[in-house]
Amino acid sequence: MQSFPPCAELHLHIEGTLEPDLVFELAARNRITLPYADAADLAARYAFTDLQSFLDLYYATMDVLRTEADFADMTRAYLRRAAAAGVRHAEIMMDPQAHLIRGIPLATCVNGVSSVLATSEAEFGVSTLLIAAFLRDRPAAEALDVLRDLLDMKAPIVGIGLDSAEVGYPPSLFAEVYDVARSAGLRCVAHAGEEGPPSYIREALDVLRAERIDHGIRCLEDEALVERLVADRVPLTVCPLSNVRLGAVDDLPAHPLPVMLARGLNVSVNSDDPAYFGGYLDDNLMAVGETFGWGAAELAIVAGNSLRSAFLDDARRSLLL
Ligand code: ES4
Ligand code: ZN
Repeated sequence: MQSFPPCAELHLHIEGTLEPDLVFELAARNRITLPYADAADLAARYAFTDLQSFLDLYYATMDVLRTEADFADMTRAYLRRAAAAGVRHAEIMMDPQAHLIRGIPLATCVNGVSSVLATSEAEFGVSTLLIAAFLRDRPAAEALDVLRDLLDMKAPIVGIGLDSAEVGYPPSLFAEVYDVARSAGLRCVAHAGEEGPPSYIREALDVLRAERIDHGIRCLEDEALVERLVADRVPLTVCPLSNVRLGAVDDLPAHPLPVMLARGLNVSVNSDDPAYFGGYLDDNLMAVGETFGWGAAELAIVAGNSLRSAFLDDARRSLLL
C-alpha cells in the first residue's frame, strides 16, 4: 500500500459519499422501498454519460436521507474512509436545497452533518470545514433565501459553493448570493469549467469573486485565462476519476492534470463524489500517480497545494505542511 503525504480534500460533496450499502441500510431504517434489487444492482447503475445523468441518480438516491442520524451516519462513514486515505483536513460541501425541496428541514441536514464534523479531528484526525453549496439549476432567489436562513440559524459554515448542472447556468446569475455571503464573512468557491466554457471560470472570478474554482479543467482552452490563474495562484480543485466517469475527458491518460501542473497552475487532487466515481482521495492519487508516472515530487506538490489552498487556520496548516 502506497502512502501519500498529508493532504487536504477541498472538493467533496458529502451526499456523493453515500455508498450503496448505506443507501440500503438507511432505506430499511426509514421504511423506504428502493427501485433496485440490492446494493450491487444500484452500483451497476453507476454508468454515466455526462454530468446530468449522474445528477439524476445522485438526487434520487439521497431520498434515503431523512433524519439527523442519517446525515450523521453518512458523514461518519466518509470521515473514517477519508482518514484511511490520508486526508488530514476536509472542506466538505453539502447541498441544502436538494434536501429542502423534498421536505427535509434545513436544521436536519445542517445539524446531522455538523454534529459529526465537530468531533472529527479528535475522532479521526481529520480537521473539517463545512461549505453550503447552492444548486445553479434552481432560481438564485431560492439560494438567497436559503443563505439568509443559514445565516439566521448561525449554521457552522465557512463558505458557500455553487454546483449541479453547469451549462446554461452561468455564475453571474448568483452575483447577489455571493455578495451577501461575502458581506457576512463567508469564503467563496464555485464549480466552473467542468462541462462549462472558460468564460464561466472568468465569471466566477470576476463576478462572484470566487477564491477557489472547483474543477476548472477547461481553463486550458483560454491561454490568457491560464496566465491569470497562474499569476494569481488561483486554486483549482481537480477531480480526475470524476472527470473520467462523467465523460469530461475521454480517459485518464487524456486528463489535462499533468499539463495543468506543468503550466504552473495551483492544482489539487480531489474525489468529488467518491461513492459514485470509483474512489476516494487515495484511489484518485494512486490512479494519477500510475497513469502519469508521478513520483514523490509531484505528489508533494499537489498535496502542498491542497493544504495551502485550504481555508484552514495557520496553526493547523503549519502542523500539516
Ligand atoms: C457534482 Cl461532479 C459535480 N458537478 C457539479 N455538481 C455536483 N454536485 C455533486 N457532484
Ligand atoms: Zn463537484
